Amino acid sequence: MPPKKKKDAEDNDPMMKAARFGRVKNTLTMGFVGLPNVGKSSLTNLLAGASHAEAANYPFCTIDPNVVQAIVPDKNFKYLAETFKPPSVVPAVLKITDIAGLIKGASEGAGLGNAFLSHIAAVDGIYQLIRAFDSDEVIHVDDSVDPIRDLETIQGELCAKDKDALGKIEDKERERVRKEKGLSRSAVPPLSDTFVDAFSKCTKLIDSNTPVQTGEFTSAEVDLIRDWGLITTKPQIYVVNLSRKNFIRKGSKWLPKINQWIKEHGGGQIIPVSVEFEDELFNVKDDPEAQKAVLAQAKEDALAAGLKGPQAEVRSMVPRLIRAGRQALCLQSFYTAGPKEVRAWTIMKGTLAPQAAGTIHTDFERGFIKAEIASFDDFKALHAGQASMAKVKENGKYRQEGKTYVMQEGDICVFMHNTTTGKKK
Ligand SMILES: Nc1nc2c(ncn2[C@@H]2O[C@H](COP(=O)(O)OP(=O)(O)OP(=O)(O)O)[C@@H](O)[C@H]2O)c(=O)[nH]1
Ligand SMILES: [Mg+2]
Repeated sequence: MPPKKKKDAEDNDPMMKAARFGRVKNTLTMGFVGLPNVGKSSLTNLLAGASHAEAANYPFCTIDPNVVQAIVPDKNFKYLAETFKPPSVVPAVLKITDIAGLIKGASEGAGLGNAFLSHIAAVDGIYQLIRAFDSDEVIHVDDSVDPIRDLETIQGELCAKDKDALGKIEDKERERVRKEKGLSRSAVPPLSDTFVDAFSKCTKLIDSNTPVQTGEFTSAEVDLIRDWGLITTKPQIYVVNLSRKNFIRKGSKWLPKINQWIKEHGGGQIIPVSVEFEDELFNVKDDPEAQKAVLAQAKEDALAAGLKGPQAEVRSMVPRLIRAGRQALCLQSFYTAGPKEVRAWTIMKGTLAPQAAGTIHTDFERGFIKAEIASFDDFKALHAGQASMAKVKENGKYRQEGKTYVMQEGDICVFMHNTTTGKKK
């Protein structure tokens, strides 16, 4: 199911560019990567909204990678569920793996070493969690809080792993060319220009501790690199774990330095969070009044710290983290909505209608005839309170789309197909 429009979209959309090396699947996974004790398990729990992963104050408490599913916050989906009021409501989820802490030397087997790097290799996108909070109670593996040193360590390990892989890739390519040209084992065979260019660009990035993902490559180079299995080709989001105080006052002496470091290493999205503050909110998740009180207190603290107007508003970063993860993986939703069920289905950007139908049932893809589609915005503007498409149809906004239709975010769909398992879904 290769997204057909990918190449055009890449030029305009930095997120599509980030996904150019990735697998094409609807079930992609984000993974938390970082030093031990930076809050990865705590944040994974928060994103999952439940205590799936054990969070404890000692390094390496996560031994096995722990996969959770975070519900994707989506107000349009909520609107559909509230309109149709069906007995079954199924939101989209983002798979997130809580990977155990990496330490210096992991690429050579230190700590729990290479096993973790293979867990990183298994995810499709990375949240790199960086500790910027001070706490006497929470041990730092390197004894002090220094996010820049930590970034160097983590990125260094990921790059070291790729450096290692690149060496093998070059050997393999030479071997392949030798065989192809019938050369002896001692001969040094010529490599293609594309290979040499792609290889030297990757090497240069890796040697400067910069993810390959951030590099500029031709599409021929991308096609080669995609098969090399480099872990720094995965889209990466930098997540900075601040103390409650610094998160609320939107400042920390580390933030400008972190920004600068990331800029000098290929750039990337940075999301500040505070596990401490998120925990506080999460502890009262079943009590709306108490939640309001936590947010009001945070606002008061922000005002006291000198912030003004909208700057003083404090909110949970959990929804943004989940949405950003999904965007990094180039995933989007379409909906099915009816009296029995409202459901959000996950597909990759650029997916065509038949493949989207196939996420519901493979028969729908095989026997695809057409899709009937209304955009969420049209539905919302036109449905006039009704839990049906009648008004949308009346207004000519209920479209028939064929096999080449590229699905759009928020499409509400009915797929028509001619297999024997029933006519509609
Ligand atoms: N004060 C403070 N403590 C935190 C914060 N985030 C996490 N912690 C604490 O730090 C300890 C380690 O947190 P975890 O979430 O288990 O850390 P981890 O990154 O998963 O660690 P490993 O699994 O060992 O790699 C726990 O006791 C957490 O409660 C934070 O923002 N502030
Ligand atoms: Mg952990």
